[in-house]
Amino acid sequence: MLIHTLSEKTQYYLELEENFGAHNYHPLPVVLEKGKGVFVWDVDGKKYYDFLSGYSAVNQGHCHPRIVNKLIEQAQKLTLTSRAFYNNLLGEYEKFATEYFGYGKLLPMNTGVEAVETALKLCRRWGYEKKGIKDNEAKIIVCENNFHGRTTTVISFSTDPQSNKKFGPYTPGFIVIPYNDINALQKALEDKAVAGFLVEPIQGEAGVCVPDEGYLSKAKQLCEAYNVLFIGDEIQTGLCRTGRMLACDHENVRPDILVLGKALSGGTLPVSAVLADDEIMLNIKPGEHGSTYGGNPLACAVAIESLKVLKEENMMQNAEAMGILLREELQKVDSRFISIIRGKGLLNAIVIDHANKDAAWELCLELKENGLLAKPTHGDKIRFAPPLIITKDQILECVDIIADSLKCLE
Ligand code: IF1
Repeated sequence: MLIHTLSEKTQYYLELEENFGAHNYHPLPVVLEKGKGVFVWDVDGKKYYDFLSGYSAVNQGHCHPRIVNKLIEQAQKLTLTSRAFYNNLLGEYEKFATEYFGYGKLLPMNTGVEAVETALKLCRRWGYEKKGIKDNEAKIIVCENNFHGRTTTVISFSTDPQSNKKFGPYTPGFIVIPYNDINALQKALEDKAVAGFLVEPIQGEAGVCVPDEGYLSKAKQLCEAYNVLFIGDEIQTGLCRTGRMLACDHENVRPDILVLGKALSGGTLPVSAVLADDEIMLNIKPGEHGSTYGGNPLACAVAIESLKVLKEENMMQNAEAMGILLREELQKVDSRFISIIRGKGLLNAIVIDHANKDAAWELCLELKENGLLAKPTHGDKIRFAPPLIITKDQILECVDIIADSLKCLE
């Protein structure tokens, strides 16, 4: 293994965070100060391909000029009104986004987990108002190895001890079943108190786990049969990341409640949303849910532009084509240390098989030296998820970097 030294400047910033920041992350030792398209630059001016894309928040590429221009333009005009008053962009955004995704109504929030929380509340409320579940008895089915965020309720049904150990007591009302197991779902659905099924169409944090073909469509059919809401968490998989507008589109599944975040602002500010039809959305009445920043005019202007950019710049088609190319080229690398290559569109991961348990981390350090940023998850998996504007030549160059870097594991 190679020992890489860090520049004085880099060390300065690492120490600042070490000394003054909470220690709730373990980042790769690279300090970024600039981004453009598929590239980011560190404080020493070194350029890198970004193969994380802010966990899919930067689908449109770093500092997309159209999105940044909208941000600046709107920031100079009006940024926040609160929902105590109307603003002239929220309605326009709601109209645009509901037509774009084909839903009756939109509820705007900020971070992803807030949108998940909103979906859970909407689902429970629907369960009481429409399905007739007894008060305080509604249950929601979730999957093992899920990742839906970090609030106390959402970690209550996490199966990752890192997320929920010593953060209890936990919120009740969730049933955990194995992912990609249609029989387990059917069994769980027999409970009459079940109001919803919350699922990631591809599990991101679990290491880009793609379910079997047909799983999502069968799950949706079962939910319909049992009068249970299908809640699609497309925070990471949505907005063209997997080569479709939504990952559920691969199986023509339309979630009853759709949860979006991340790339809804192209990585410029936290913007999330929940979409559903009136029958679900209108059970929440004025004063029963909201957020100070939710639906602020700055977010609305940026979200409209971010969605337009995805379509007008054909990012869905490019993600599909470049994803196929990336996986094909990675297969050709044929390293004995890559045991699995999987993914859809530009949401991909490789699994590292090596005697050294830190091999994936070492490889990421070597990739960084060679100009490509990626992050290991769960020890042995590395996510490859560049911005959706990456070109064919760039993919080929990146695969060369990866092939070269793998030699450090010999
Ligand atoms: C971190 C993972 C990605 C998400 C889904 C909700 C949220 C997320 C499907 C919450 C957030 C993030 C957060 C990020 C790491 C990251 C992640 F590795 F943990 F799983 F992207 F793959 N639903 N995902 O993926 O959204 O509240 O964060 O806006 O640093 O924790 P948020």
